[in-house]
Amino acid sequence: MTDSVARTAEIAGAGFAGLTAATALAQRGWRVRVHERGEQLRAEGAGIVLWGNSLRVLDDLGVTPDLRANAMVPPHYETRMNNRIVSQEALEGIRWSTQTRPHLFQVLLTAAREAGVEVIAGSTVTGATPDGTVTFGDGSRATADLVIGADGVGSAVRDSLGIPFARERARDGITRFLVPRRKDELAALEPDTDWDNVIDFWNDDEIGLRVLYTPCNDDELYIALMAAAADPRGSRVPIDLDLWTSTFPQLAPVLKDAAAIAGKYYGYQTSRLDHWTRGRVAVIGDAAHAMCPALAQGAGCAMTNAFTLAEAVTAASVDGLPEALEEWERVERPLTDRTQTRSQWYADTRSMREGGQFVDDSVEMALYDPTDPRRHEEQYA
Ligand code: 5PR
Repeated sequence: MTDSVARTAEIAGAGFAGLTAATALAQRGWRVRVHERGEQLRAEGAGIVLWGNSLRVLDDLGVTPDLRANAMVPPHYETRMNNRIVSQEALEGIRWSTQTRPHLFQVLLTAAREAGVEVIAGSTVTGATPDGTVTFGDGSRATADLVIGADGVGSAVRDSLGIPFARERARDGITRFLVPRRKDELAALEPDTDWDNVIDFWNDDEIGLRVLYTPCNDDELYIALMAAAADPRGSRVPIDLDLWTSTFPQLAPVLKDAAAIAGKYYGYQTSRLDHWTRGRVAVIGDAAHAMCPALAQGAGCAMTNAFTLAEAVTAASVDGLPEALEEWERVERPLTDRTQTRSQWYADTRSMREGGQFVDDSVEMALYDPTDPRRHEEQYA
């Protein structure tokens, strides 16, 4: 980019996708504003697993030391069926990290601000047009060289552009909590267990409940409680403590903490858009490709695509930006499509309970390096 006047970007949504795109653009000389409709800047949700693809993006943004300060790399991903260990995967050769969503959010927000991004809370984007105009809830407008809709699964930017999409709901859903680790109490209940592992507790005795146990640091534990949407007891919030504790007795202390939180049950869904861009507008993250969480790549794909978009538009001319966006979608989208399809397959079949699943196709996205300029040569061709 050689223009003497900074190019401008208006971004709807201060989530992981929007903040990643904003930071990458600002670090490349763009003048960037991010609009968050919430009055508070904060992350929704509990914990998150990040894989090599998004960790490489964070490396490039320069935030890896900040992220690591409050994250961990568990020794194994352990899978259990009816409390028998099915597999313990060391995930050798696969970079990963567990952390809370609030921590990742703060890291990205800090990076965005340090790069000069203006993040505006309480600013609702109601739509955009292909020429780069955004409209706001108060009726005002702005124009920019680039507009990004990173405004989530219910994206106003996507809908205002009239981009057709298909949505598929899966049978399962999940309630997610951040609770204290309670290491001593858990160790007392099950001394032989390595409670630093991620432990994927499956059960097929009755209705197929599952608890995904993910330590995020010394103090905080992410637990995700999965049940079918059609199961009224399993999907109830606040959680049915008797049901969950009788199925997973060794988790009693942390389930008790979860039961004290209101909680929200999220049904899994996949959405696929006809196209991710129109003119000077692109949609990223859940606005573009909501996916089942089985492969833990929803935010990972979002950050990957946010980063590659920033690079693609920076390399383009201002006039050539719409074509550059189309080309970006053409080269980057197929891997996200495959990741969505696989994640939905795992959700539909529940076959992660067979263990040993982090191999071959299921880790294609985890091993992808969006910061490698040669990534579309030979091996990914
Ligand atoms: N992995 C992670 C996760 O949070 C979920 C799943 C897998 C890290 C649920 O949110 O299979 O649903 C899953």
